[in-house]
Amino acid sequence: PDLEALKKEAAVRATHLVRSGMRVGLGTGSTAKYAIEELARRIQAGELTDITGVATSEASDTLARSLGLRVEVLDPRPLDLAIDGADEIDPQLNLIKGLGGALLREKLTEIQARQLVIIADHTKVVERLGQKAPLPIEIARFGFLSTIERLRAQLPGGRLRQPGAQPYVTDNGNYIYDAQLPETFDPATLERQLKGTLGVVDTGFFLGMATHAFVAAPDGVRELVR
Ligand code: DER
Repeated sequence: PDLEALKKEAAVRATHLVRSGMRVGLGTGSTAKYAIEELARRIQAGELTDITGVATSEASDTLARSLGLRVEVLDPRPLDLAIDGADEIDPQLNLIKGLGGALLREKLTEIQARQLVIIADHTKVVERLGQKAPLPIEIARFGFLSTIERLRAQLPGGRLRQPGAQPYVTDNGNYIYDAQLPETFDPATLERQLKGTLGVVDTGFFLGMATHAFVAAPDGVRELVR
């Protein structure tokens, strides 16, 4: 099966963890899109009732509402379950996320989820974070050139680049820059250093947050539990 079929299969498996009455975090990206569509299908089929969604991006908010889902803004109440994609998944279910530019609202939402269920195809699985993806970093727009200089001083080799011809502007009006990670580093230490850098809003490290992952590979969907 092709990659899209595998992503959809993982999304369908994750959506079957949703029970009626749940408050569900709705992820962002091409894999999470399949989960939002499957959730809407289950509601329309009468398999689920009384579902409230909390979207992690304007794009997911628009998609969910267009499919008839009830979507509310994030408030301090916990979420029963959040379903989202990832750019990298390590053996401890630590993640790199954010290549879709939604990392801040995703982290703000998913930190409140009792269960964070990651859905991905097998190309996202790594032995060590940084092997396949850069680390997206959301930085404040004001004074961003200064912030970039501060970040370059933090990062070995100072490898920081904007994703495209110009910086990506997030739903929050901030910029996203991608950091090439060094060969070896400690994610928790690097996360603390980056978060402590003036002008950095947040990073794509999602450490110790995911509880579950459905990884679709050509030979089937693997379920990983932290
Ligand atoms: O930007 C994000 O955090 C997305 O969830 C990303 O990590 C995964 O997007 P994809 O499912 O389209 O690969």
